[in-house]
Amino acid sequence: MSLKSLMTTYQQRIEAALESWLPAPEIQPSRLHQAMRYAVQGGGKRVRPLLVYLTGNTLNLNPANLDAPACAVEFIHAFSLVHDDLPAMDDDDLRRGKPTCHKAFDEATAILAGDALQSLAFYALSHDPNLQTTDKQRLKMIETLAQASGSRGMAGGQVIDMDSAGQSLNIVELENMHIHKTGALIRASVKLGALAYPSIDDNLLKKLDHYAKCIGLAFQIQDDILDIESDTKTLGKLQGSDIANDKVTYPALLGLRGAKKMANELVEDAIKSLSDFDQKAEPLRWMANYIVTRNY
Ligand code: GRG
Repeated sequence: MSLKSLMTTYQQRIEAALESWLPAPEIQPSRLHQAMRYAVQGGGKRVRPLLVYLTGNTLNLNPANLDAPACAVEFIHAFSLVHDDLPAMDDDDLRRGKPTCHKAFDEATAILAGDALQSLAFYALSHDPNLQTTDKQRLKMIETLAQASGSRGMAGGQVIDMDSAGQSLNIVELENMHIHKTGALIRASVKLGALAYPSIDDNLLKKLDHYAKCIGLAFQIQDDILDIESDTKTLGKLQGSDIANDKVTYPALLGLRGAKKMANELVEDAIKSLSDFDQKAEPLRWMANYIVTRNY
């Protein structure tokens, strides 16, 4: 299968899988279910679920084993965006080219939709009968996602971010923030894809994890670059918000050229980490390049 048709296949697969887990909008409590669907559907590049599928594809896994972990990471991601946009956090009005969840519904509904999406993520991982794996592996997947999204992962990174507003972080502190806030879930996406393999070799897992760590950071650097170079329409969210919110960014610390150089070096490092994998890892290599060439 060509790379293009592989990506299209997985893109369609993730949309169908997400739909299959989301409660129907007419089911009570209908407003909450509508808000959950609004937060997940109609936009989003699906980078994290694609990483789950592409990692599993590299290991020749049946995609039925990857649907639940792919949906779980996207539900956690959607949850984080809904909460990140709330007035108590970034107070944003626009997300994926649409009003943010609390603007389209109301703050209380948005908070609860985020909470319910988090629960749905763990329900999908713990419950999916198509996930052909041992209970031990399934528990490892649940543990991986819980750690990546909790206080020592994404939520912890968000706290570092909020505390850093108006402060002068150095490059090490900035990296620590993003390894947690953005990187942890990207890293978990690759790990979940690998953990769906019945007996993943520790050495290969380490190499995949290094790949994921590098692209996670590169993803954030590109995000900072796009906040300067892109526009609100293309981004689907307010451009220039980092400067407006006095946030420390990679371009602010390294200059635009320096930030681009760092992102490209991370991609090279990520691709180098896949050298033990054959042609099957080509889509993961493509993904690493996409992360720093994407325009939204
Ligand atoms: C969710 C556990 C948990 C706690 C909430 C709000 C919060 C704590 C964390 C925020 C995490 C966050 C919003 C990180 C930003 C990551 C980021 C760069 C998001 C944009 O991701 P894209 O570009 O978005 O993949 P699309 O719209 O394409 O899905």
